[in-house]
Amino acid sequence: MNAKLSALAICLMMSVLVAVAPAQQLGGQMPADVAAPTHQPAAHGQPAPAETQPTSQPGQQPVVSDRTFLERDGAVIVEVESVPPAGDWQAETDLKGYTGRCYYTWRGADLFNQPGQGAMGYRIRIVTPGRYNLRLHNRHDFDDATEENDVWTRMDDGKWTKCYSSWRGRWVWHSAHEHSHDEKVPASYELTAGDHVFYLSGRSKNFSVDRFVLYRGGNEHAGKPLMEGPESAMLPERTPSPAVPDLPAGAEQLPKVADAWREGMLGEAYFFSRRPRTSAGADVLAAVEHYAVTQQEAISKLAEEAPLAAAAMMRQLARQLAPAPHAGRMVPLAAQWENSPAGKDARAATDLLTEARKLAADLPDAKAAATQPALQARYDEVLPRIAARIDAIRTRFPETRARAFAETLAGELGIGQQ
Ligand SMILES: [Ca+2]
Repeated sequence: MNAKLSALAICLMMSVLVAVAPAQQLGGQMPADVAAPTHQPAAHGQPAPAETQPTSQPGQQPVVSDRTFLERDGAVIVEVESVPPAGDWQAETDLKGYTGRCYYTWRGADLFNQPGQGAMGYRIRIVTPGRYNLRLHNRHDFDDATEENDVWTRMDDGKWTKCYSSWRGRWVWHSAHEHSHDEKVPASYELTAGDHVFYLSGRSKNFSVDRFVLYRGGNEHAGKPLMEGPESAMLPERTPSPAVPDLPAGAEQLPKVADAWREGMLGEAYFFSRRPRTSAGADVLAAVEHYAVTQQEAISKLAEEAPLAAAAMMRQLARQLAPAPHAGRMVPLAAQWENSPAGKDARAATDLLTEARKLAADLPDAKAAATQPALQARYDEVLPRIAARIDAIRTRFPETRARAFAETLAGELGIGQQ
């Protein structure tokens, strides 16, 4: 198999590993938090866009990731290929300068009035509410930079909005939302704390998207260092339900409590319910207590198999529950998992896997290498470096989750046991 094909195969395989198969989505059963978000939809604070429609076409269910990317320090970074390509999106690797395994190009027709075709949904969990800038790592190569330069974007059940870039012929982060012909602004969303789903769908043919970043900050340049960073941590597939429970009946009478609860800030709700003592307040305290205990139990069960993922989830739970006293016992637990022998092994194995994947992304095409000595030299230099890292994972960290991903990579590159 030549290297380009194999890179694509790996790309697709990784996508399938981390995402719901499209067929499952086409069954008509959307995950509960897509069909009916637990949290208030993000307030977009914008007038009705000129070129959008409220919903996608019937029969065009989006492909939605079943993992959730976690915001950390005000940023979420996601490779577009973390969800399998939907509709006429195609995974490609020809235009170097992308990150991760590949990028997606819309190879279907122009859909200037039909948002929601080939829609892909990316689950994200926001801890710090606020206005988040959206930047797509994108590229379009048509001679006229104002053509073939856009994609549809949507947050939760908000409006589909055209997102475009004005630069052609190279990978850029420029991303503007066109709310109307007179209102073209840097793309951004107001996000509440809690879970959201960000969607992309095809608009202009030959437009490519590689990864996207959502980051807090006031200006264009604040997110620049983030764009070079690694993809955000994810919750694993078997994540215990992160949905915030319903507000206890009666707590509507406590406006501060109800507001905090709807924002997903259960610790704040707990704090505001303590005094004065009321029966509605007591119900809130009991509900938070129950949520804290059940979530902690569920996450603890994951800790042995996936100590780092469990630690990340526990830290998220602690943030959600601060300043309630429950949060205080969760952070040391997360640190304990991270610093355990299994946690340290998982970190080291993950670091090796990341290195191997980065090298694999730069591996020249094997066929091209066979006819070009310079490429062949590079191929011969890079492949053993990938093999060395895979071998290190096999021998030093055979029990980690990274091992399975390393074997997939080895299989695709034809790297056998050493
Ligand atoms: Ca990518």
